[in-house]
Amino acid sequence: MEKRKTICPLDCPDACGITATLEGGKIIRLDGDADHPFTRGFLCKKVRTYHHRVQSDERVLFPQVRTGAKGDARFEQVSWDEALELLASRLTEIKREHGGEALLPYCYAGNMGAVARWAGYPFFHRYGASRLMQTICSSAAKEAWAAHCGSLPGSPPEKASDADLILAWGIDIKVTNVHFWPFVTQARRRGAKLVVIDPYRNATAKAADFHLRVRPGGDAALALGLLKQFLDQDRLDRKFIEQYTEGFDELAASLNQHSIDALVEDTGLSRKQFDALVALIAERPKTFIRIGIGITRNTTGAMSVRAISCLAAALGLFDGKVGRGALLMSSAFSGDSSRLEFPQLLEKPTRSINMVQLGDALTKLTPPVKALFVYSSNPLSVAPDASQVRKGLAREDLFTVVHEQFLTPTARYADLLLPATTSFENCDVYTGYGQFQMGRVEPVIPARGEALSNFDLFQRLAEKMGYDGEPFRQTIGERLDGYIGTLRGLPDAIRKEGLQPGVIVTSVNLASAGDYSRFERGLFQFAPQQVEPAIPRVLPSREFADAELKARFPLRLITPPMSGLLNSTFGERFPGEIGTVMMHPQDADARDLKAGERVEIFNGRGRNQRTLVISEDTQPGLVVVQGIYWENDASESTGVNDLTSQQTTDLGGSGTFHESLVDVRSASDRS
Ligand SMILES: Nc1nc2c(c(=O)[nH]1)N[C@H]1C(S)=C(S)[C@@H](COP(=O)(O)OP(=O)(O)OC[C@H]3O[C@@H](n4cnc5c(=O)[nH]c(N)nc54)[C@H](O)[C@@H]3O)O[C@H]1N2
Ligand SMILES: Nc1nc2c(c(=O)[nH]1)N[C@H]1C(S)=C(S)[C@@H](COP(=O)(O)OP(=O)(O)OC[C@H]3O[C@@H](n4cnc5c(=O)[nH]c(N)nc54)[C@H](O)[C@@H]3O)O[C@H]1N2
Ligand SMILES: [Mo]
Repeated sequence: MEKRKTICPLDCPDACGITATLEGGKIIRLDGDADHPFTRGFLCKKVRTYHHRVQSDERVLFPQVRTGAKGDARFEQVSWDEALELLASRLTEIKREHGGEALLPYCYAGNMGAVARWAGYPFFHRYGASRLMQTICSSAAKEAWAAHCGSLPGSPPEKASDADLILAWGIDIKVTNVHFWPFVTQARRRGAKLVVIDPYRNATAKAADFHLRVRPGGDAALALGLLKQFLDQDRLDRKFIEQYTEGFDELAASLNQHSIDALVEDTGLSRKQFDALVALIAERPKTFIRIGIGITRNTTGAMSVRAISCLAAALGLFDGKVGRGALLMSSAFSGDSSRLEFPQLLEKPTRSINMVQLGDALTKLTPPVKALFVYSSNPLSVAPDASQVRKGLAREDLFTVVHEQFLTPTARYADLLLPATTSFENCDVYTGYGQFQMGRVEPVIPARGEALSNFDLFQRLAEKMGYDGEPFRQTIGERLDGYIGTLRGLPDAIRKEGLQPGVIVTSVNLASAGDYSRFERGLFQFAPQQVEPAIPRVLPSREFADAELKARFPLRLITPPMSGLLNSTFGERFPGEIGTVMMHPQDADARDLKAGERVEIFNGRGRNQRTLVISEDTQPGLVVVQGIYWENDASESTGVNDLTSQQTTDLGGSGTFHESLVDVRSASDRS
């Protein structure tokens, strides 16, 4: 038996260290790396069995070309040489006839490795392809935070273990950030309270001291209401505000125009609940706010993050003192992305396409997209308004290349399907977005079948296209070293000596005070001029506030993650399963629906069938669908994203996955 270290590649704040046990060249067991300060020896249940996915017989293991109709998933095996020949000749022809912008890359963070994630960029830039705005997840959160906090990293999660009060604000810690939970437990053993602010009673809320069932999108009103209350009571951290912030008077003047009652009304909470939260924060200055990205997935989501950041600053939570802090994303170890993306290869700026609006890009855009190159993503399942994506993928004149590990719903539409390695077969470097560790990995096992890493695929394709130039001659080691050398947050010794595989590097210094130099001009901005509106205030929602649409589709839908899936990754583990939808008893009664029956959620965009769960864990008028299951049979079970819209967030152009109006009926009376 042999043990090898690696890092979990999945898109999750935890970025765990993994110890793999091998026998006879096969991985037989995965454990959390006991030496990793954040993983601390345990893995989530998905990843504990990840080796079964890596070594599964269902892996796509050789290149194949489509032989059936689009979406039918009928393919014929070809050699890599034939596949690359076909790919290069089609791309050359498309560029000649329609120009480089006719090619749209579609990639995201299916593998968070720095090299894997951006591996296609040098190629796409050299080709002159359209540029993909990678907005689907966190761009609203990042822009909102940056507007007020500049480049300040989030507070280290370890600080939460010394807090007296932890607010889990729009984050389901027990599902999406499980390694944060031990800090919560440690703090609660000392008497700390955990408050969950979430429209429904998620797994974390069930384990919390208090759950505040906020109205979806009611977070800015709550944060500003709290801020105003503490301002009126003169309980804000005046010293911090004076020394390290600017614009507070403008915010205060604006808050004076609102009554607390009106703000509380907007949160969906009772005055009693609000007052209880005020009392908790007032009594417990060691407050740590863990802000989720979940709060940003609606049309006022960036404002929610903005308002919470202002609350945190006004309470002085960025002062670096014990037990105090606010963490949205850690943003440790930022590096020079040009060492991965090589933007200088782009001869002239090409058009930018928001990945959230893939449906429109494939069906409405002129000049049209003629080739779609998908890697590390499963857009048919994860992009909103899926019926439009599906319609686009079905276009006979669209050449679709999918580089994948599994036969995902998107891969079924490929004209050319190419086998991808998993992270266990690759070299790469991983930084976590919910903690302050990073590390470099080497392959745990050799590449399976004929699978190629993202890096090797694009190097070979570039060679076939006759592309010359530095990035196309690099080895993976050179690409990695070029990037690692630029990482901010890396200790000098490691920068000099190089980062050894299997070594976990930590950038966090818990004893240090807040690094205020990272604020714009060294000051937290309460009223940043570069965003509109500069002064945070409550904004109206779009779809949720659309009276005409609400008359037709009266229920609000949010679509948070489910513990067994990572976005749509692991979809192959649930063949034929449709998942559940949770509805309040009042809404079920009004529709005469019974627990356990198959229902259809529908709106003007599409439909999704699920098994009905009736529960007071949600609020009246709110339905909750967890998990992006794969659509498995086109007639009955389309995906949850058939219901969501291409509408984007108030800042950052992110997806609004938690803001759709729908109705629900029994699947048997579908008309
Ligand atoms: N098991 C598992 N883990 C995951 C993922 C997964 O799919 N499965 N996905 C990964 C990825 S890519 C990401 S980005 C992260 C995301 O993880 P989070 O940051 O936790 O974000 P979400 O899971 O989208 O939503 C978190 C919570 O926000 C709530 N919410 C929705 N709307 C609102 C609102 O208006 N206000 C408030 N206060 N709360 C709201 C939802 O009900 C949900 O409980 O998780 C990662 N981890
Ligand atoms: N309704 C709804 N939709 C959502 C969300 C939601 O909360 N609700 N969340 C959104 C969020 S936060 C995100 S981040 C997106 C995520 O959307 P995606 O980035 O598309 O994530 P996954 O669904 O995990 O799909 C990743 C795919 O990449 C493949 N893959 C993994 N590693 C590699 C590799 O090294 N090379 C190649 N070529 N392929 C690889 C996997 O097999 C998998 O099929 O989904 C979004 N969609
Ligand atoms: Mo995400």
